[in-house]
Amino acid sequence: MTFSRPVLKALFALAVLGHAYSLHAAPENLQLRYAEPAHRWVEALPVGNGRLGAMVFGGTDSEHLQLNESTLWSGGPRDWNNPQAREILPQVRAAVAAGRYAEADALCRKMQGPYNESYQPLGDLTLDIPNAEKCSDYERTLDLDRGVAVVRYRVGDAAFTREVFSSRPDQVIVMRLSCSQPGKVSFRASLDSLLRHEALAAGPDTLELTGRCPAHVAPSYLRASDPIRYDDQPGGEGMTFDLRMRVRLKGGTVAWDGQILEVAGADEAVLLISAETSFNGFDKSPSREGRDPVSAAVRRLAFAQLRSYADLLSRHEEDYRRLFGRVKIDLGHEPAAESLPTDERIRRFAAGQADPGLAALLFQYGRYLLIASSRPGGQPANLQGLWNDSMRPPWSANWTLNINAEMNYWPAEVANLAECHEPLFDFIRDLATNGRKTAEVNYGAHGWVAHHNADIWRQSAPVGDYGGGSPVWANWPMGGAWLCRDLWEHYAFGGDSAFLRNRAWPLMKGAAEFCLDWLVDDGHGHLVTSPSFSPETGFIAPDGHRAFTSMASTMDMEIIGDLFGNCIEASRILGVDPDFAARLEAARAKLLPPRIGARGQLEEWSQDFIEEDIHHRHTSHLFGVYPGHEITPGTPELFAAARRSLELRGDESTGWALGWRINLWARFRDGDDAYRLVSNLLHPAGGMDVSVTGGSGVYPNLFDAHPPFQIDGNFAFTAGICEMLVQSQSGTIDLIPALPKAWPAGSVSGLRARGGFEIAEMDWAAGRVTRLAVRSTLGGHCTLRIGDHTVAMDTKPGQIVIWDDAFQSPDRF
Ligand code: FUC
Repeated sequence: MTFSRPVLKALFALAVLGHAYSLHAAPENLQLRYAEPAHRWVEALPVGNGRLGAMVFGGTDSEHLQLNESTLWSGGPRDWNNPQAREILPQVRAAVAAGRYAEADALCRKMQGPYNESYQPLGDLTLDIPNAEKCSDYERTLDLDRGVAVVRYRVGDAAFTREVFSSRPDQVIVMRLSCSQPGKVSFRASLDSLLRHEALAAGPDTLELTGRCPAHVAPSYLRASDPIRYDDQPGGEGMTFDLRMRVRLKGGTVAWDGQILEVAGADEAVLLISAETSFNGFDKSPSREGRDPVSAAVRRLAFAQLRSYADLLSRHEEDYRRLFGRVKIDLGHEPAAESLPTDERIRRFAAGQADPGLAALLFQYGRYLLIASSRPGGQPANLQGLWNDSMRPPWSANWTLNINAEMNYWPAEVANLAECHEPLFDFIRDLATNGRKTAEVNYGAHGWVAHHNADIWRQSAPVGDYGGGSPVWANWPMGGAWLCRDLWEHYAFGGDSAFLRNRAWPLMKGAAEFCLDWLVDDGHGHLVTSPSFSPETGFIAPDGHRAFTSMASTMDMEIIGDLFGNCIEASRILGVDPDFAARLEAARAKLLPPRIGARGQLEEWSQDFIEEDIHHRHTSHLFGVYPGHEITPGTPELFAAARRSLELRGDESTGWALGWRINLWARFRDGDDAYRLVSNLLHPAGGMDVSVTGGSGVYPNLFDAHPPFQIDGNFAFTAGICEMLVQSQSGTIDLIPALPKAWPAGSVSGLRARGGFEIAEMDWAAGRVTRLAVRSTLGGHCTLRIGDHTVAMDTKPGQIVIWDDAFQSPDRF
């Protein structure tokens, strides 16, 4: 129903400008907590400042910090474009048009370029701690409220405490070791690295490790005879880096012994860790045109050294809390569970015991991880965010664009971390620079293109080493078009028209230009893509053989329709390029529309092919439901067909795929289905072996398992919870659209909605909203919807509109 005028008046009576509102929610339990040190990497706790990361193991006889720096990659810029692709393209199109799909697959391989490079692990700090006696009262925590990892234990009467954080303002990792009794802090510290390096004590209180990356590291999935290659020629390729640690003591002594610093009898020790690389931009050789990492690392350390520990900590906490503190959530509490260690909570929840606080913790953990791995001016969160201990990490820990990199940023706007979205925008800008050349050289097309795999050098061409990659992922050319949706969403949520004009529009327009050139007429009046893929799954061709390459996959059409729609809107808002917008309008009207197949499902390809794997992890054809919004309750037949497709895909999959399914079920407005997927995701993960069929879940440290660890599942989970509580894709702010029975009462504050709105406060009980405050940052028209009720109003910038618990009782009015 729509509220009548008097009702609206009553609502406005409660509207207060700048009203001070309060939260009723119980305090959040924001700690990951463990009763034992980490034995495995996925038990260690991550800290990060967007650039410098550490996995903290928290041992009592030894401490281990596995360290990362986000720009440390193998290789350097090179030419990956393939002029032959331009000649092959018409042949592929002819094969597809004639239904010779296997031949089209084979031809696509000839359009490929070299494989990507790999994200490299920086090094390890080890402290050997003399500990003759037995420890007791051990506990380690990751405090999401402060962004600090803490280890505590007792040895006899002495209480030891260790705190670790990665400071963005001071660009160092800081660790303090202290004790309740004087003179008890002693350890031997050393640095090491898997990369070629030299380690030395660079003074009485400093360790230094300098090293170099390989010129090439082959992706983990390749069985190569020589997968890690260093270039020892003078001026050869390979990024250099400098890692250094300085120790500062209260009391006690420090001495050096070769590559080891020995601290004895201190009251307290503060360790400052600084690291820099020679990375100097995506288009510069890190060896021949690199920055000097040594002077940069020395400088950072010297500045940090001037500050007291208390100062470093408070500057870190202030910076971190400014972002993290924006969103609070309460999905209900189970006190018996919340006092348990996190790994036990995961097992208990998987065994069917209620623990709504665990889902809330995982939600906030996703926000924590984005803050820790993606900050303005830096690299976007890669497949593992920032944390990696291997020279050949799974899938190179790169940016894969047919779902994973975009998924990393699903929570950025709605979960109120728009600043953390920034690195992705810079990534898109650089990728577009390279992608313009690829579009021209490989396809003779205007605009810019990106394919499935990208690395720090912003590789824009298909990978596969000239034939080795399956086209179903290597040749997929929609990376640029999909990424542009992030630019648009940033505008849609925040309304920054300077951003839209200066940064987003040129990139969106370039991606659309490529798509215009890429589309071909199918001979029946429709525009289609060819070659085309539904990532990363095949179909059974009419000849009975499995194939991948065809025309106009549903996802292609949805991505292009979404991009064109956003461009048309942007052109209208900015008052620019009306002729171009008209071309897009005309083309959009001719895009092959989505179709319903014989099983009532949304077809995944332009024909009703049988899927090679109906349960495949990718739900690409449902892009139009989420993250897009072409298919909504306003298109009821397609909406029902898309739902059917999701049912057919089933509930078992990789971590990120379960995360996507949560978001999809939320868009289908089905809270209990979404919750079933929440539960599927939140169970103990199996091992660390790569699998695309089983073993997903979460590790003890709540990292999501593909398996192995892949961070996109964490981010999709956070986005999914948002989607269950607030949606705004259709111009209306839809409140608790997909609330499950498991969370009958709760509250949330700080989630954002498109149009510049923020849910300043929302409480619900018995599945109904009982209290609501919406802040309008931009002013403008606001339509709210709860269940069948809608209410519309005009707002002023800065206005907070509040409703009390009568919102849902028409009786009252
Ligand atoms: C895509 C997915 C895989 C994995 C990889 C990093 O290729 O299909 O499942 O997530 O990216």
